[in-house]
Amino acid sequence: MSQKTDRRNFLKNSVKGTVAVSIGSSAVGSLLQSCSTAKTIIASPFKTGFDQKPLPYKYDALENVIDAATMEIHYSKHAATYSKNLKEAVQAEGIDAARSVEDILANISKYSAKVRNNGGGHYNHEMFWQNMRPKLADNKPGKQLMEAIEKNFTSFANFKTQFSEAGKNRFGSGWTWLYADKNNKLQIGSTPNQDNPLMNLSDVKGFPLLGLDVWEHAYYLKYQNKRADYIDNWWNVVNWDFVWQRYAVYFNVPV
Ligand code: MN3
Repeated sequence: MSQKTDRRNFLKNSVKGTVAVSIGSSAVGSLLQSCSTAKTIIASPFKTGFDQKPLPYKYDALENVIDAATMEIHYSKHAATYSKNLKEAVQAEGIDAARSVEDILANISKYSAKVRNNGGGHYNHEMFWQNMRPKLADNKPGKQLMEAIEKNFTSFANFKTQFSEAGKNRFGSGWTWLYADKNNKLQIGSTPNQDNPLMNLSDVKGFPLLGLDVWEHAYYLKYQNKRADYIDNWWNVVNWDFVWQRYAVYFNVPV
């Protein structure tokens, strides 16, 4: 599929979300700060189903940063298992399968550890595949997203340092996030295991814009114990266009 077609599909799919955003931000702005459901509605163009989407590139497309064997095992074994286990748990616990994963995560305190671990695992990986792309020279955000990052973190270099440190300092397994908090400020945070900022019991809460998997399974074959090297190299494959799409929908910026 060409980039133009991707763009058209994205814009088409964004329409429903744009309506929800205008309701959320103009009429009941304060609702956004107190009601996780409103945030879930805003995320609707990125609504996550229970099945894995196809990987948007080949297993070897991120070589030099993430090797093909790691990608294949990560996508077809680890992530596939989260999806499978989530579906099992949803059925076993009588959760309405028509609900989005986002909605379940926003109410995760009501459900079992199996739903939490596998719902988070499924959501996080579905986002992770999308927020990467084959390596580009001088990979960085476009103008508007760059300005937002600079406004929130002083400079792009400072943002990358803070985000990288959050990943390096995550003890054990987990994720690092760029997310929009309830005050619509961009924040960097880290979550343990397969938790994420959509979860109502997470220490860091908001709408995730960019996620980095720092579980050993994400990098061990190529980097062994050197998580810091994996993170430093990972910046080459961040899909800033995808991050911008999420930002634009969340903040209702015309694209
Ligand atoms: Mn993983």
